[in-house]
Amino acid sequence: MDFSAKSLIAGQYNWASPTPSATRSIACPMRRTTLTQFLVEQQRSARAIKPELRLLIEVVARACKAIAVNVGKGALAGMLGNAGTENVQGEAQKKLDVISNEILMEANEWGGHLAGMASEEMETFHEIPSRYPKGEYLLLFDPLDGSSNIDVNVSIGTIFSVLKSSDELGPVTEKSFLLPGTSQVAAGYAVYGPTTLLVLTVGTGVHCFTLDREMGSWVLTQSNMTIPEDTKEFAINMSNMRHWEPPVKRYVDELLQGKEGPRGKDFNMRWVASMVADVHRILTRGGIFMYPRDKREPDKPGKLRLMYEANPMSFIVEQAGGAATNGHQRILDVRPGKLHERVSVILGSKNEVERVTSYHLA
Ligand code: AHM
Ligand code: MG
Repeated sequence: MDFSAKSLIAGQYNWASPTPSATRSIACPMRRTTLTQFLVEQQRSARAIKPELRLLIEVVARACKAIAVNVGKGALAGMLGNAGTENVQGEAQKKLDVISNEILMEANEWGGHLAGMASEEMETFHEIPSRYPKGEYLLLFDPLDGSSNIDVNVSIGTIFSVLKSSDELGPVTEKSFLLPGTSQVAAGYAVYGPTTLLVLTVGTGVHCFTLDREMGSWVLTQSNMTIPEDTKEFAINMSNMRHWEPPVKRYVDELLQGKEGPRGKDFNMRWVASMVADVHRILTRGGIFMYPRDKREPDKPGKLRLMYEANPMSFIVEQAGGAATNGHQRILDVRPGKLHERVSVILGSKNEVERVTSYHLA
């Protein structure tokens, strides 16, 4: 195989295949499973999803492509920096937060599959206007997760969750959205990083698609992602240590003692500060992610939002064989009291999540 710069620049190296004979079969775009083919398969053979849900996921995936294009333009199109507005959480919105929210709203409003939408960036939910047909699903999203990384060119992403509305085509209210994570029928995230990825679950495992930028299609590149039960890697913002509650302090303190401590092994730490990137690493090679409740703002039980971040990520992590709790109970069982509810999050490799949770219950 020719790895020379000349060959790479001329585009002669086939990245998909290590051998010339395999090149012919794997490089053929028709042999690759696209997101559309995957979803049709889930609908027809696995009977995991209805046609309306398939179409809804396709629209979300298309919106993520549009967001990826805007993220990729960066300073060239004046995409960086603050929008000059604040969201309902009192956080300064970036221009790309606002643009990504608009893209998702516009793409999903008219398709006829939704009853309503809710976003981390909007104060209240959005009911589908009466000029469009109404469907049975509710879409919730964090349009651009990891906002603090936008201007520094670090991976960011979109997180989404789909619930089946229990209101029989009646008016949508905030209460319509307040369902536990176990009611999700689909969840996923896109990562805008060195490659653009879409990770999806419809309750039949977790599958990863890579955006083929030339073809404009999502191509299945990893099926049935699995999180190892054990790990030597943890992710937490250590600068908040003095604010943590004793169970998390105890757990992290034991990890930091390494081989000489009670765990008898050294642990490594990673913190991207984009949940999508941290969770994607955990899906790829294991690990534990924590954004615990802390004492900074007593009325906020954690930084991350239940409906837009914790629930979809917990559904994905559980589908990959991992675990997700708030320290006291499974996140997917938490009954939301309000749309923008916050929650403490501990997720990833099962044995580690169970250990931290047991420290909370001790
Ligand atoms: P955002 O949705 O406003 O971007 O906030 C959520 C992000 C997560 O992606 C990440 O895990 C966390 O905030 C990082 O927080 P911190 O900057 O406190 O480390
Ligand atoms: Mg977020």
